[in-house]
Amino acid sequence: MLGGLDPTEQAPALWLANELKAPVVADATSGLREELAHLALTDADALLRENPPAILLRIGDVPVARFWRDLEDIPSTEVFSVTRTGFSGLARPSAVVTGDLEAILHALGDVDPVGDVNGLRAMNKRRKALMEELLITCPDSEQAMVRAFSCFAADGDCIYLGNSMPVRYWNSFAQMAVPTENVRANRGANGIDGQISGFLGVSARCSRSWALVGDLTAMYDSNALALLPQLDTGTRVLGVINNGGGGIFRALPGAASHSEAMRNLLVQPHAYSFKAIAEQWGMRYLVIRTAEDFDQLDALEENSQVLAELIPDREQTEQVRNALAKH
Ligand SMILES: Cc1ncc(C[n+]2csc(CCOP(=O)(O)OP(=O)(O)O)c2C)c(N)n1
Repeated sequence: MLGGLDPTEQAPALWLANELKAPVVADATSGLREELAHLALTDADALLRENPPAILLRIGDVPVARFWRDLEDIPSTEVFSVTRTGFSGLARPSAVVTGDLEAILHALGDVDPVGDVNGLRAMNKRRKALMEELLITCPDSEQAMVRAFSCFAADGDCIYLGNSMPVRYWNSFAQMAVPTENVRANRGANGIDGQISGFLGVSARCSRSWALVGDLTAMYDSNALALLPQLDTGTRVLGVINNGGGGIFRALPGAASHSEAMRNLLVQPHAYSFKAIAEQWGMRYLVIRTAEDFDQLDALEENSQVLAELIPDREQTEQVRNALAKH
């Protein structure tokens, strides 16, 4: 598994993965997600839970994938982490090597290929095919919108992903054809606060920056956009998936059994638009409700500041989620 990597760690991690030829789960923040597409398992949490490997090697930051958390309860999988931070990221025993990745790999010397010993990649093929089919049949779902947005964002020199579903969606559904090395993300315990500020910081020296965040996350830090006039020039596209509240809380297991009052507290449903926010801070506003609406991202003027509000179809989103959950 590859978590977030520093730029200096990307070449050694890529070398190791290509030598080992073992199945790879690469977070977007590794910057290697697309370059390792030939070895990758896509959206493979359930597959890994049912077929846990005997040995798992993690490189970089603590991975986002659900399977990493499941590892707490799978003691039969021996976990080795190589990380500059030294954090094991697990509450159960595991081996951690702390230090500079390139130096550690040098010390390892030659590496023999492992390959797809458990046939995981072969088993993952059907799921990949189903996923691709669903993205075509449900083009206005959140998942398909993330795929479409990622195709445009691939031309940028930085991508920022914010709480909460955008990070997971990106790992599972974003395009795999064009390498995107500079991807930053904040999720989970990092909170929904400060995410637009985070994006603006990441975009500081980029000529073309893209962000994708949830609607509550965007609202929580919308006044950060007041900083725009102080920043270096460059095109910035802030994509907001407006699914009318905290979509993650609609998707959690057991969500259907909550009372309506509890659901409202968790989801914070709303019908606000981001048009006025874009106008207030002098941004160009685009609204995207269908696959065709993405054409508006085709020819962005240089140095434009754009807020693109993505309004997905809830039924199609659930259709994709349910179809994938069954397999
Ligand atoms: C400061 C803070 N308050 C509350 C939370 C709990 N929390 C996690 S995800 C989330 C909802 C995020 O909603 P949204 O930004 O719309 O993204 P979506 O779930 O739709 O992807 C909340 C409130 C948090 N992470 N940080």
